[in-house]
Amino acid sequence: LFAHVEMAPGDPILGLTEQYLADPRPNKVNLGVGIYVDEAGRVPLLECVREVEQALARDPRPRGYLPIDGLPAYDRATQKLLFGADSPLLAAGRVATAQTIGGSGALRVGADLLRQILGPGAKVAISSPSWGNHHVVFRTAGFELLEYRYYDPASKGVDHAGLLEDLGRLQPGTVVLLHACCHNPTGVDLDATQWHQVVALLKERHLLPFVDIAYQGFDRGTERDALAIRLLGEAGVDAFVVANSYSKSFSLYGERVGALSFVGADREEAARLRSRIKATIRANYSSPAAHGALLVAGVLESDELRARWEGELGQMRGRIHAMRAALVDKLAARGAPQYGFFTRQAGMFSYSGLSRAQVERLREEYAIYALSTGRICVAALNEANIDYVAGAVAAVSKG
Ligand code: PLP
Ligand code: TYF
Repeated sequence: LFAHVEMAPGDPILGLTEQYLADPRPNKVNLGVGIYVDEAGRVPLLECVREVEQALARDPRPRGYLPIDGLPAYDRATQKLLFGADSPLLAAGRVATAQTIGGSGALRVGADLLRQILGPGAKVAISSPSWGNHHVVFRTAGFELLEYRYYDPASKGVDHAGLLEDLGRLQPGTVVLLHACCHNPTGVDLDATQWHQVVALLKERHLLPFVDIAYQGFDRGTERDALAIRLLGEAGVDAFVVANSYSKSFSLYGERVGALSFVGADREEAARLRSRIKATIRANYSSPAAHGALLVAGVLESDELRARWEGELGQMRGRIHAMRAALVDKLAARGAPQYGFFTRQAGMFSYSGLSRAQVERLREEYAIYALSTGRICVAALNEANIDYVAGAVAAVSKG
């Protein structure tokens, strides 16, 4: 029965990591995968998380199932973090939030439910370029995929005119997938003025915003990085969706902590949406896992631990900013002054502008791994490897 089953193509990002791990060269650097590592190259275990985990270990509880939509305290804390503690949307009961299996699970459950609601003609517009899983998830859910212009290779910034033009041409009811901050893969974000314009256009054209926020706190802080969500609320957009991930912001990648929020026109609509989210989860995996949600809720529900988390998140953010600035300086010092844009990009990724051939040279000659698109993960840089990386990038940039 399985004799004719063909191999599925591997994930290009994870495939690169396998190649990196197999590389025997001692000076190798993995700028491929999107994981924050600390100065020592390790995935951090945050102190605030450790504290909750130790408290849980001291007071072990029976392991019953969570509700279908997850740990209630986790969902409540998530809503406040995304929409703001004093959000009128929350006060009006307009938001239905469910814990999901990572941000990926939120995207998938959200896409499945939207496909049911919108029917067989469902369309989604995705930024060009975007995270590869966006296409996979929405295509698999049965959406027709469209693209909107986003990245401008010439300016290494946003093609804002192209973006507005493309969004303005979409049919009403089209889902528009937006990266709230720290755009993956480019690192290029909209500024506040541009967000205001995009939100006004989404509203006017009756488009359906679907905000993916996987790096809240990695650019300017948890409040500022949620600007897109806040503006959608303030503008009176009466239907939108948010998928969020704590994988990066809590450094809890393997715990699969995320959530899906549907915003409806009123409390009654939100209740119907909540029932449909739960039905979709039930049909997928029944209910989410408890441990990661207990950790996140434990931190966010305590004023003291929450403050400590903001501090630790600030350290990760600060280290990324410092590495960006240092990389620009070191490249300029090595005769490559054209990389000043690294400090204008946000989050852990940068579209470096390196060509496929240059990326190949970095890997073959220097054991430095980047994505073939030129995306690098700035968070993988540290004091020990940054001079080596700057030297190599400067060398391959000379042709
Ligand atoms: N959205 C974006 C833009 C991402 O980059 C990622 C992870 O890399 C996710 C969603 C999914 O995150 P998670 O690992 O929580 O599924
Ligand atoms: O580096 C990135 O953009 C991510 C990393 O299930 C990743 O794709 C890989 C696999 C996965 C989630 C995130």
